[in-house]
Amino acid sequence: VWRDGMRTVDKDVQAVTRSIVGHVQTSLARQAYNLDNLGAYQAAALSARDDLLVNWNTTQLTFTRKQPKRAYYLSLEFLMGRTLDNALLNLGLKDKFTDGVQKLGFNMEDVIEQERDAALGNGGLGRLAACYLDSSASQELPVWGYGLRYKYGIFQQLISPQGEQLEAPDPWLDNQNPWELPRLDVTYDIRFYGRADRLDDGTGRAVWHGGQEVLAVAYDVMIPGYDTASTNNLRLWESKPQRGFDLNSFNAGNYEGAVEASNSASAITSVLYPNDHTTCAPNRSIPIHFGKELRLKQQYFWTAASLADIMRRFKNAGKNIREFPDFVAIQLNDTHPTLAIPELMRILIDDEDLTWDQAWTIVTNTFFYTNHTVLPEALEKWPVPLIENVLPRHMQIIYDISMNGQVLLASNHVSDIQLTAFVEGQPKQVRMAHLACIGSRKVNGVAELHSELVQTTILKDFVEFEGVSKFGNVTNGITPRRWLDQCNPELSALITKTLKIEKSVWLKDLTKLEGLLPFAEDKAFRAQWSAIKQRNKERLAHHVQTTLGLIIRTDAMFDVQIKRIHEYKRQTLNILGVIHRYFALKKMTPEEKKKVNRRVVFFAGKAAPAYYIAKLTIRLIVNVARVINADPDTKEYLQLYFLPDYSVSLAEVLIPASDISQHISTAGTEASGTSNMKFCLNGGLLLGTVDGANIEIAEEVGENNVFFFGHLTPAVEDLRYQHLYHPVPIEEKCPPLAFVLNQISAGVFGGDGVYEPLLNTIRQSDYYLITDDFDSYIATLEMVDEAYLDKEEWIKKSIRTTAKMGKFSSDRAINEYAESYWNIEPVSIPTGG
Ligand code: 26Y
Repeated sequence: VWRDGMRTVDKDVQAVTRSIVGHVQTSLARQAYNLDNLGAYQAAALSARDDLLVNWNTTQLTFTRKQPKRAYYLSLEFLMGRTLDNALLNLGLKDKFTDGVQKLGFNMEDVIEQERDAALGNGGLGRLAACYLDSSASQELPVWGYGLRYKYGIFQQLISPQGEQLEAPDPWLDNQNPWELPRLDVTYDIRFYGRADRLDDGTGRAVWHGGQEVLAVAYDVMIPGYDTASTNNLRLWESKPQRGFDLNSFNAGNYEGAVEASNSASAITSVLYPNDHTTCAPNRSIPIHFGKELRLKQQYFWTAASLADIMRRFKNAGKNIREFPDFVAIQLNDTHPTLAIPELMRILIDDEDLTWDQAWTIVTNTFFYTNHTVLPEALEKWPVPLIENVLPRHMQIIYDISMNGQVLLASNHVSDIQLTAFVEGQPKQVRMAHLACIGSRKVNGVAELHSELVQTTILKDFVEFEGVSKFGNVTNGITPRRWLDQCNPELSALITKTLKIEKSVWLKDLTKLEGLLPFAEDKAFRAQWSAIKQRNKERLAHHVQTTLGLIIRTDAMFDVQIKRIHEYKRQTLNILGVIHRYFALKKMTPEEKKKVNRRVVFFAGKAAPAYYIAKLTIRLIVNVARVINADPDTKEYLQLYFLPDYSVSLAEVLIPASDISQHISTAGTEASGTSNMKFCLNGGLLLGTVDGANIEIAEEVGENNVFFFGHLTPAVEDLRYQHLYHPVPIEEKCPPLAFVLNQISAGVFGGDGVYEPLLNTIRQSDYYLITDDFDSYIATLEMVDEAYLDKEEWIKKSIRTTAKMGKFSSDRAINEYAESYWNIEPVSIPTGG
């Protein structure tokens, strides 16, 4: 059914209200006349879910009938955010629901605010998975996601009176989750520990037995495509004790042991690990293996359940096992699901009776591996004794893969047979990136520069061994549905009106935004463009006032850095720049101050709970904010806020309000970045280093529309070497920076010496090159000020930026995966209604 240019569910407002009221009475067992916002949200969600279910069923039925090749996206993280608004927009029902809830006496925005974020991810990698699901469904591609149903998502961040980050659990499932369908009939038994006995029949097969068995239960989350009935599935696994208790312990009369075992079974999917970029706790005296076994169990539990499910579906289609790669492609989102490689080998050899070579051919045509980082501390390594204990059969297979690689090398007369010795070190560890690489059909990075670095650094040996054609690049993307239409409805409406094409057309072909270019010259259009930015600033200010009670001025430039707190992302550089600006303001006469560009600087982001330096950075920001915001000399010109508990929903308010955003990682460290794309799509300009996808954004929007600074990637290694062997005191190298550091040390921002360890990272090895980039950073900030003072020119830049962001739609990215890697095709889904 076509309506307003959208293939919507055919439903009028009356039908919507009827359905909502029906759910109030029958599903919630409440009365419509004394309903609160939460009740209204729940009823509206259940009503939208009814529509999704129809489409979901049609889609899955079509797949089962047509048996297309399917792709599976294995990710330990899916950072979905809220669902109601997105589902209504994708279904084309937003307006009708807005009317409908209004007729019932509710305001749609308040209703939407009731939903808790599904925050099953840390940051970029998890949000990318969510954007890719949206794009797959929107383009009718048969793609399912597989992940874990964590009982607790990423922790809630609180800020103590001293400015310290505190972590509280995120019990997101407490108010019931209308978006998931429990599939209590879809379950698998997952084994841990026990013994693996090789059969001596010359087949290489083994029997794995004993140990602990845990039950995996499926929960399905519906993923609606935009402007299509196509509705994909995200299947999340929950762990449960197999029969409520461990039978072996029970038989032995060990009641306590049995109860303990059931505790450990549900522990597997209890909590999302809050680390990104550090596989173990840095700078900690407690043992680094603490908690590691549970993470390994998470990874195996999830990959084994997903593979068993994929295998069952494949077999139900009645195909021969040799055809597996013709019907199944599996994308590994980083190394976290790498155990899927030995697990599929195990299934094919031990259960399906294939030979090693037959199995290896299938495996290496099924898997695809995406790398998301080249930082050494983020590369996963698992100790051999740990794998041997938890997964004895998989350790045998990993050894065999390693040995086979070496035999192959020797036969190819490659002299350095260390290349594939990815089981190495003392104690021995398995380097998962190497295993993922050798077991996959293709390996890709997430932006041009990053993909280049993958091939020249961490996987260099493999490029020599296996040939460069195995390696590629797929630059990340973002879904324009959530990151423009949903989060910035006014801008979306202005774009539709201006392009004179239906919204559903440009939202599915984002390059159409280029049609905005000529309007940069149109004064009236510029006025509308900047009025929308202004209202988005007011919306943010309102949000901050109602949630934190702070009054923010909106007649200033909004300067935003929001992302995980990490040394490589250099929030430190930003806060040091703010302090520098503060002292510069303090020195100015009232006359001089009048010419100053007013700035409001926003930070938000979580630090890994054990990442001491990152937590100190938060503390410094919060305490600098306290001093600056209270100083009558400066507060009119400079305000600083650290907004607690960064989330997808907070990003949706912050991003549309930004004039400029900062993406200032040390060159060569940020694989891609995706929030850079979100800001630019919403007409915010970019201040950044020549790193990750910043480079490609500049290529698209033009270098004159971005603000670049800092050393380039090839210089980084040399500079680090200089720091170590020819150190120059900061007083000499960068006097303005030395002044700032000394003020902090002197206690101007309080703390009584607590910041010393943070400052020492800069004074000592300065691994992330703060001292080298400070001067050009400050100079570039001044260029930004100057550019902003020319209002009309700034708005032109803003329009041109949005206009040239088409490349960064996740539709483009997911199509590259579908065509060049997975070899899957769209399946059109008949529209119900
Ligand atoms: C192994 C474990 C500690 C771990 C867990 C999560 C390691 C890394 C991560 C998450 C990494 C991540 O989010 N990487 C980001 O991926 C984005 C999507 O590709 C990139 O845009 C971004 O540059 C990269 O930092």
